[in-house]
Amino acid sequence: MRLLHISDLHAGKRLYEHVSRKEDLLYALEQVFRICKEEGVELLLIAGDVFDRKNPDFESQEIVLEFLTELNSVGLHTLLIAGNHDSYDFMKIYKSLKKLANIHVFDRPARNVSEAIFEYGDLKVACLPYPDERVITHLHEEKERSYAEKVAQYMRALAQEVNDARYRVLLSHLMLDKAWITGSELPSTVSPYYAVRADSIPEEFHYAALGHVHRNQRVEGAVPKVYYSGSLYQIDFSEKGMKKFVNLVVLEDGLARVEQIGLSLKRELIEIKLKEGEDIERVLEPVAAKEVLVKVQMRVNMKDTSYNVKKERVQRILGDKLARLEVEPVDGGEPLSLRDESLSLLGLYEEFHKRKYNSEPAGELKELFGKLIDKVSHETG
Ligand SMILES: [Mn+2]
Repeated sequence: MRLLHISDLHAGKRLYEHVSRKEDLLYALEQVFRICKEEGVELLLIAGDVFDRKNPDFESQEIVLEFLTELNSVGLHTLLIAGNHDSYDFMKIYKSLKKLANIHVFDRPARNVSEAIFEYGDLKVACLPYPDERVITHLHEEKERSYAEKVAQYMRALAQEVNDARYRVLLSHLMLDKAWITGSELPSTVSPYYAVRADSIPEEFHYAALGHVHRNQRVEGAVPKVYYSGSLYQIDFSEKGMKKFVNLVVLEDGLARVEQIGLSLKRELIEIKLKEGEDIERVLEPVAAKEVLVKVQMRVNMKDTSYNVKKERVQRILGDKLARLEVEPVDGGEPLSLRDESLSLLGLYEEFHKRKYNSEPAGELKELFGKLIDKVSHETG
């Protein structure tokens, strides 16, 4: 039996509010559809983050529904779980599709693990949609256990439930401690506090199809083959230069064999740093000729009167391909700001402390602040 594992479609994703990623997604989905047909795939696994937002816009709903029903029309089954970007209640609407088509949606972690199983021939797939902390705590009797322990225990219960099947697959959306992240996942959901141990994936499974981390990878440290398939296109600039894949999983002779199949990108995301006095045309014109979305960081002397003219030249050369233009003054003394986007909340707090008290915050204080950020942002999503 041949399965295809994909994840993190992020339908409705926009860069800096104004750049729609619709064509990037459609281009990826066309390839997924073609791979399914060419490789004789019977079942498509979608490991969460179908939508980028909890209340997706009409257009992204249309794209997803069109994709799912198109797969159904050529005889494929699709199994879909909610990720941390998806709304449980919104995904619940899609559950009714199974009455009309071979589209099976698991909207939230089931109270009873027997309701979390999808059966297909001699395969059983245990489905664990993104285990939101409140939900997993609610399902668990021992309140004092850590988040990661509760998830591990839930997965053991799932493993027991599928033990009688010849082939056993886990489909989930979660953060594992040994995963190599990209930076476009929500910071709160990749914090060490919420990371589930890779070795807690039960050995009963042949394959674990995961979503959440956007880099395609096999996660070491578990008995089963544990993979993130990664996002279908470069979701934001933290994924620049990253190649994208889907995983073909062949269940044969009691084993799972995995083949990573590369996807091509509609538009590559690239970042360009323009130094002060650099020839803007010479740097940007070759870039503008490619299929790209560009983030430009321009260093300018604020006393330079041609500053606005330079900005306009960048905008004119790149046109729609310019996703973002950041201006960085070179004369120094700028106020504390989120000028450096890579600065985390904790980094910003450290910076604030240094400026205000002329010293680094104590380690204990930093740790407390970090935990507070994790807690608040994890709770609020
Ligand atoms: Mn995601």
